[in-house]
Amino acid sequence: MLKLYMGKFSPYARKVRILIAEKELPTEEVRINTNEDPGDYARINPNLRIPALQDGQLTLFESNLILDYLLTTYPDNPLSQPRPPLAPALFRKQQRWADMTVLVTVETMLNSGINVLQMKRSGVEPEQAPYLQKELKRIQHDLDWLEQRATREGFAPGLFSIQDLNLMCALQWFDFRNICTWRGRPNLEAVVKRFAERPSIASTAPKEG
Ligand SMILES: N[C@@H](CCC(=O)N[C@@H](CS)C(=O)NCC(=O)O)C(=O)O
Repeated sequence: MLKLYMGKFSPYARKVRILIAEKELPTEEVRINTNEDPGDYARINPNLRIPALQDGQLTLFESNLILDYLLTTYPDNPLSQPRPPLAPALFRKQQRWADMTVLVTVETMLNSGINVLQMKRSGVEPEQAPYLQKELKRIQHDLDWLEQRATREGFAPGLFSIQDLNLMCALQWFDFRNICTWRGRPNLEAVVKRFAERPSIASTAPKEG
């Protein structure tokens, strides 16, 4: 059985939880509080971050690497999977570099949001730190760039792509943590609307309580 080290509200762990739900893979979830002393968790992920995944003797960390691993190792999807079908890989063969560039851009944007939240928790508001203002500006530029590359059906029409999955986690987490506004971009709004009710997305959406 897979073992996933995660946090209830972590958007990175959520990416993996979504894929696990899509593929209905039996998984033990272990909650890690990254604000506490990592203890033995440092031996699992020296980066002291969640998520990490163990599959037998193999230990992996970094959310998109874990997604790549799961797609590669468990290619089958349940017959009852919703439409559009889950993408079989991180990128489409003919659009490899464009798809990967979208993926790293969503990742960078989420990293900026996480920095803003972590610094707020350390008592530093964006108004006090020029670098955090830059992080917020970076998010807006990334959003504009992504809006130009998205379609109303997502980044790979006909599929629920890993880019769509990443975007859902980032934008719904921005809302949940009140990090920034992203609306007013018709393609991104349409993508969120399109996938919000997908069971793997709805069942993992961050909410208090
Ligand atoms: N690049 C990593 C980022 C993971 C990450 O930053 N996770 C957060 C939780 S949402 C974390 O563990 N933060 C603790 C810390 O940075 O000390 C990934 O994609 O897995």
